Amino acid sequence: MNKKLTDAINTQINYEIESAHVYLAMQSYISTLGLDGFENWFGIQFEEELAHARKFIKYMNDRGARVEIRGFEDPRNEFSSILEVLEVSLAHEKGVTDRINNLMTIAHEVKDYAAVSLLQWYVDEQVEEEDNFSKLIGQVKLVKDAGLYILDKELLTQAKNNKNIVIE
Ligand code: OFO
Repeated sequence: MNKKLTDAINTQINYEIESAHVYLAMQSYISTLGLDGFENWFGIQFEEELAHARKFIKYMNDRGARVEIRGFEDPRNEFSSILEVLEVSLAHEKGVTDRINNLMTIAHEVKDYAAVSLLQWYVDEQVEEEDNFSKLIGQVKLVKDAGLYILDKELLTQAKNNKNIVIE
């Protein structure tokens, strides 16, 4: 594989793991609010980020490219509300989208069409991730405190129906 693309994917693998830690820290903060549905939902985000890293790692291994695991900065642990957590998450996902788009640009530059195919999955995933956070932000603003309880229970019910339970 092209070195520039290999380096860029390695950076993204580590950023996906860093993203998992960002959501794990958020989940831990949310556990202090007594919002089980949101707590569970952020646990799902943690698992999804690790799955994103694993998908890139498998691809690199399949292509015979060397994966490098690195360190990263401490995630933010303190927030003022669930709304702030969601707003920070959306900003984070927009940053991820920029990074994925940049990877796609490099893959086209070096004419690595297998990487283009892989990266298309991430492009589509980012549309979904940004949409999820945008919708939750809108819903939290709408329902305010009384409705937050109902929304929280609904998230947990959805997760149970999809068998996406992380906390019990
Ligand atoms: Fe891996 O997409 Fe969220 O950060």
